[in-house]
Amino acid sequence: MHEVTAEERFLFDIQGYLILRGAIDGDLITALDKALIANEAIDHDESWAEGLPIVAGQHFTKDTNTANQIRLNGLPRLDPVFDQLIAHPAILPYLNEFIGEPQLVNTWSISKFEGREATGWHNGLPTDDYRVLNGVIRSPMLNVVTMVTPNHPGDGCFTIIPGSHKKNLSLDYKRWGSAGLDTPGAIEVTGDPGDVMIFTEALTHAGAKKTTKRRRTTLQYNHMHLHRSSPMWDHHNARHYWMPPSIRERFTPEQKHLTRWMSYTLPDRSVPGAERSND
Ligand SMILES: O=C(O)CCC(=O)C(=O)O
Repeated sequence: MHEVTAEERFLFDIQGYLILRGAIDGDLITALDKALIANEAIDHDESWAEGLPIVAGQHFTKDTNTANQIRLNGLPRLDPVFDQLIAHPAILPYLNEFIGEPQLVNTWSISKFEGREATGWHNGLPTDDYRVLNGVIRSPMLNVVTMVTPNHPGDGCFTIIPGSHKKNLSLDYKRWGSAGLDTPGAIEVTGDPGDVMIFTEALTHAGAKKTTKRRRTTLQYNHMHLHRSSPMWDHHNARHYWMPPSIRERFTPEQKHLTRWMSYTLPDRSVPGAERSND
């Protein structure tokens, strides 16, 4: 297993992100892409969410509410191939190093098509929550972005403001909110299939305007420290987080460990001493 180097820790701390080139191998990227295309082409049964007030909102498994974009939520429910990015050996050391005790929360894909507008700047974690204490980095939320297609200029790439996880002043969001690459300090994160960006969610980020014709897809696997609870504010996505026992039983021990909070949920449990409650 890769050991995170002193140089990577230094870079992650000053930039708020790291790019791991070619971290995911080509065969897996091809299989992920195939599953994405298939799942974007069909309607999904959302009836399992009936009764939840949010079902009237836009945050379905397949979210097409934004023009020229398809977002899929809760990926391992859609195809087992998505399991393979959970606790991936090229990524897990960074999760452990930068979060401490990571747990997987939401997983989602974003495919953009020509004409998709730039999105607004945001950060999922308050900047004060990013800390380095006695040389130990602690980002309680860390997002892992896998590029499935080329992310070249004009493809609607991730945009970020490097170092903004330590900002002390705020931009005027009325003026700059959706200004994309015209925003002071903004850069576009470019790369090729298999490249991965790991970033602290305290980093200010958004998506650039999509001007090229081809489809552009990334996968986002978001992780939290075991002691944190993002459903409190990410309530519109919380119902996508949890993977039922029928899915988790196919996980490797490492994948089960990274999703162990999901054991504490009905209808059955895999914690020591507890029996399956639906047997
Ligand atoms: O790909 C993009 O447009 C950025 C997506 C994003 O900001 C997010 O998923 O939080």
